[in-house]
Amino acid sequence: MAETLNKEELSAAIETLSGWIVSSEGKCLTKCFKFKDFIEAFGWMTRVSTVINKIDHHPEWTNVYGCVDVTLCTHDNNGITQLDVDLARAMNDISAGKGQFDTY
Ligand code: H2B
Repeated sequence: MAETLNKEELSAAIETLSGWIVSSEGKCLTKCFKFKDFIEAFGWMTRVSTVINKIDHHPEWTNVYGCVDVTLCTHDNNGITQLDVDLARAMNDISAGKGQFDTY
């Protein structure tokens, strides 16, 4: 089982994760991704879905037109683990056109 990150590990990780913030009293990572329209947003969700499936770690996310609100936490820990950080990074990379699904 993945270990819950401590405060120091979490701050070090967040510094490298553009746009992500720690929420829910330190228990989740959140980011609102904005795309030009629904097709771009849904395309990104589809590309990210292959990473999600591969690492067997799932986001809570909602999509409205070009916006995707994402919350990441590790339910088994009721906190943030390296799995959340890895998925956040993959989401950023894929939204920036880097790191396609086969990179992960
Ligand atoms: N996703 C998230 N976000 N947190 C978890 O604790 C989690 C998961 N656990 N996906 C996984 C699936 C677990 O239920 C399975 C059995 O591996």
